[in-house]
Amino acid sequence: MVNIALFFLGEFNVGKTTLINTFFGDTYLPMVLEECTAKVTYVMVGETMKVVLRAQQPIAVEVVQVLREFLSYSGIEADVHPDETFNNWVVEYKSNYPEDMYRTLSAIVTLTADEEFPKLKILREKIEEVIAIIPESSVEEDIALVDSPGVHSITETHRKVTEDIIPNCHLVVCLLDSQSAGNEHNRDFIAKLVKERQRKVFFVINKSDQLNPEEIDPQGRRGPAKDLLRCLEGTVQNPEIFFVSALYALYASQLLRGSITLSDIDKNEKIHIPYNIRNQLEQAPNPGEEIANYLMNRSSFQQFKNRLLDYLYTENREGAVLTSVCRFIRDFAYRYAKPLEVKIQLAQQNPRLERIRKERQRLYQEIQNNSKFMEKLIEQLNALSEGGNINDEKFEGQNHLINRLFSRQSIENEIFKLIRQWLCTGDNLTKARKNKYIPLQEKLGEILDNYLKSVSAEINQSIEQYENFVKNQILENGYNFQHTSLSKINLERGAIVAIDASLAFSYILFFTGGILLGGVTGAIIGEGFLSQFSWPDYLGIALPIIPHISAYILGGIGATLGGILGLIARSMGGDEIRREKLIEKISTYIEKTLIQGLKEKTKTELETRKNQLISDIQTYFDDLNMQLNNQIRKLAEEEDRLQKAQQELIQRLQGKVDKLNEIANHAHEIIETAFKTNLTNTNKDV
Ligand SMILES: Nc1nc2c(ncn2[C@@H]2O[C@H](COP(=O)(O)OP(=O)(O)O)[C@@H](O)[C@H]2O)c(=O)[nH]1
Ligand SMILES: [Mg+2]
Repeated sequence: MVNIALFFLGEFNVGKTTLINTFFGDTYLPMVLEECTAKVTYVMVGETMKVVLRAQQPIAVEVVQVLREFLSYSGIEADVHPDETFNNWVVEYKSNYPEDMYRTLSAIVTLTADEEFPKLKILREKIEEVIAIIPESSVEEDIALVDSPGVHSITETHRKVTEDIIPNCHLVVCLLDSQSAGNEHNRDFIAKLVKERQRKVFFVINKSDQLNPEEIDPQGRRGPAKDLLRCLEGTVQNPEIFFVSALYALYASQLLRGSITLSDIDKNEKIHIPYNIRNQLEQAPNPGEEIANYLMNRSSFQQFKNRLLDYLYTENREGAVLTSVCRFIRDFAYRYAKPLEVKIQLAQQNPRLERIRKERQRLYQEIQNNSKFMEKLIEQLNALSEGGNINDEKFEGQNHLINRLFSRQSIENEIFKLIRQWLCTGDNLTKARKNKYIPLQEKLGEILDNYLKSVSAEINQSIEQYENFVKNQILENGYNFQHTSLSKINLERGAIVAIDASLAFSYILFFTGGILLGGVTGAIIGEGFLSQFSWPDYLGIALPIIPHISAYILGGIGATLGGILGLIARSMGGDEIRREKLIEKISTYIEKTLIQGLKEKTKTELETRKNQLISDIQTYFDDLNMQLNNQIRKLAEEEDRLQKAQQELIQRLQGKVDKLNEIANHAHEIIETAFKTNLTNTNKDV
């Protein structure tokens, strides 16, 4: 397992790839003069030689087929197969020839490959990074070397480098060209690395073979190191500087293992071995080995490598193990926290809860609407009974209607006129009188019945009009108001009282009046004219002398006559008087029963009916609202239950997430501190 990562930083052509090859002892990775490694390449040790091509998305089989063809055309024996995601394809070589990997990668990662192998273009574009696995024991198994394109070369790679790779690297090896060490273009980048990221940086001035021996001074008192120190001033304290010739070291390894021969070295323009030394080495029993040793010595690669391993395994050992464990824990914790956070989010936006809340609001609104509608109805009903226009429909109003139906005018027209007519017709009156007025009672009953029937009809019609108006309103608004109409109003008269028009008293009155009048008249005449008249003389009988006798006699005669005349006078005007008397009696009776009795009764009845309807409507709406209230209560209970469950779930999940995040953060802190501690220790040592 890889615990330690080394990141090789530097502009293109400084020799990063060459240096990495040197670690593995042969030319596994392509080195070219042009800007080269377009993909980030991880190089590490493994049992067999493999190249893993990694993409963000699955790579289609047809696309990879081109690579298979390329390999077989180039005579490279390798098996190409995907992992389960098809994002990663593994090229597994049958043999461990560095040349095979070199050629494969040349076709895939170098920029010139576009022209040389145009068919591989699609595959090249899909590949994000490359892992080269090399079966060499020269590098420890837990180290990965990360080769990058020049930091300035590709913006996207730059982001990837800063965000993904650097945080996971234990050491950054910054390469500089011996010819331009003083103008380090990556100065700001390095400053960031050191200050913000707390990363340890080794500075390697490569191509030292191109320098004069006196220029090679890692202490920086002269030569390129001096320039570099000046350049890094204020950025890195006590930087560790190495002079290396990656090229010499690589050739030395290759020569030692026989990948190249002495003549290859001799032909190579980049290698300069002083003539006398070359001659001297030639004399040795094994010149190849001697020359290899010489080149390796000159390259100073071993010193660099030793210091590097020393740093990684002594100074950084614990840190490396600790950080790799912590990194594992951190990533693990974050990974497990993520789905829980998603769950929390889902729990927070429970659609069912939302639905219930909306439904509850809707029902509440419905109750409000019902109450408002009911109030409006009752208002209308009251207005209707008072009379007026509603929605272009005219309503007379009940009080008005009753007053009209029971007005003097209609009673006169509907009752008195008819009874008078009847009394004046033929011998109705006489017959009535002779039969104790029973026919008159019957007639009056009939007239009253007719009158009350028509009054009832009109009242009922009016009631129906406004009750229907209200009920229709209710139905039209979608309410299922089942209302059985109240029974019709049927006004009824009571039994007609016996009507009796006895004229006895008026006879007595006329009779006594006549007596009085006749008596007084006779007395006045007797006293005035006949005071000297002698009744005994006149009658021829002896009579005692009585004063005022004439007045007595005439008064008596007058009274008798007056009485008789009175009776005659009374009996002559009888019918007319009787009729008037009857009418008077009937009108008192009707006044009492109809006007006051029935009218008031009808009014009360209509009022009761109205109140009954209002109460029915209220009961209906109260019931309706009560049902709705029950629904609301049930929903509220459900909402409460759901909310509690939701809160509980969220709390439970949040607790877990918090713990996981705490673990992750703690692990992260340890990683960061480990790096810092290492750096501080290292700096102290230097
Ligand atoms: N003279 C000399 N040339 C070198 C040395 N290291 C690398 N080169 C050459 O520099 C060129 C670029 O090397 P490469 O490793 O591809 O650089 P990269 O772009 O940083 O990966 C190649 O031609 C190498 O042969 C060295 O130590 N001395
Ligand atoms: Mg390179």
